[in-house]
Amino acid sequence: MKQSFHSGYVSIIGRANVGKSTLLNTMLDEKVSIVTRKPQTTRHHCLGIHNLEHAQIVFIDTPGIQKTPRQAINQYMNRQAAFAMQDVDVLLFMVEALKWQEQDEHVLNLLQSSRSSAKFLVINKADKADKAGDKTKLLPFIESLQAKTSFDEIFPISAKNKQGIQALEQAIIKYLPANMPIYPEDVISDRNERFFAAEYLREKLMMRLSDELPYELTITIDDFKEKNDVYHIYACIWVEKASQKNIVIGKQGEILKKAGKDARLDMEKLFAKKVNLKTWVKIKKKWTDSEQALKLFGYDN
Ligand SMILES: Nc1nc2c(ncn2[C@@H]2O[C@H](COP(=O)(O)OP(=O)(O)OP(=O)(O)O)[C@@H](O)[C@H]2O)c(=O)[nH]1
Ligand SMILES: [Mg+2]
Repeated sequence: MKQSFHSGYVSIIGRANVGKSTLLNTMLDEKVSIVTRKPQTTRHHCLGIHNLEHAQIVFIDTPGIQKTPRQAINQYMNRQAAFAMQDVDVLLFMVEALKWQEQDEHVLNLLQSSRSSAKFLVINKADKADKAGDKTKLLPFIESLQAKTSFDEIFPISAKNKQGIQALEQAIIKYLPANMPIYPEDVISDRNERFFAAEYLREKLMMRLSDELPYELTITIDDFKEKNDVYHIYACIWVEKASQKNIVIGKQGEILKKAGKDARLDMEKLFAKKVNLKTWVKIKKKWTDSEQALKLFGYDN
C-alpha cells in the first residue's frame, strides 16, 4: 500500500536564547535563521520548510517571547510569536535543560490558551546538563514541568549537537494531517534573498558588538541586483546615535569590514553566487520605539 503524505505547520516557541533558531537550522541542515549567543536575536517569524519523502514540515521560528516588552520593537516581536501560536498542527515549547525562568513560566501560561492540536515540550541544551554532571537532575526537571501542564510528547535534545533530532522529527510527522505538500519542494523559506542578506549582516554585527548596540541596530537592503552572475547588494545599517555609528564602523573601519566579509561569505554559500556587498551606516533616532520607523524598516505587521 502506498504510504500517505503528511504536511502541516509546526511553531517553535519559547523565551529568548533557548535555541529555537538553532533547532530550525539543524532540522533543515541550512542556515535559515540567524543565531547568536545574545538573547533577542530573532525579530521576525520565519518559515523553514523541511521536505521529506513522505512529509513536509513547515517550521515557524519565532522571536523569544518577553514578559514585559518595553519598546515598540519588543511589542512587534511578541506579536510575531503570538501569531505563530495560533492554529498550527504542533507547538514546540522549547526550554533550556535545568534552567527554568520567569520568562518560561510566562510563555507556558500563553501556551495554555493556544488552539494548536498538539503540544510538545522540547528540552534543549541537554548536552550542557550532561557536561555539568547533572544527568540525575534532568528527570526531576522534566517531572516538575509535566506537573505544570500536560504535553503530548517530551523530548530532551541538543539542537547544536544534533542529538534527539530524528526522534523529534518522527514524532512531529505522526501528528501532521494527511495532506498534500503546502509549498513546492524546492522552496525552503517564505523569506526572500533580501531578507537573508539583511539578517546575515545583522548576525555578524551582533556577534561583534556589545551592550545595547545589537538591539538598536537594524538593516535595510536599499538595492539588490544581479549583474554578470554577481549579486550587488547595498545594505544600510541603521543605529540610534552618532556614537553608535563610530562603534559599528570601528577603528579604521575594522568592525564593519570584518562583519561585512563574514556576512558576504555566508550569503555566497546560501545564494550560490558571488556577492559584492556595500554597506553604509546611518542614524535614525529612537527607531526602536517608533511605530513609524519600524514600518519603514520592514517591521510591518
Ligand atoms: N550547548 C548548547 N548550546 C546551544 C544549543 N542550541 C543552541 N545553543 C546556543 O544557544 C544560543 C542561542 O541560540 P539561538 O538559536 O539563537 O536561540 P533562540 O531561542 O533562537 O534565541 P532568540 O532568537 O534570541 O529568541 C547560541 O549561542 C546557540 O549556539 C544546544 O543544544 N546546546
Ligand atoms: Mg532565534
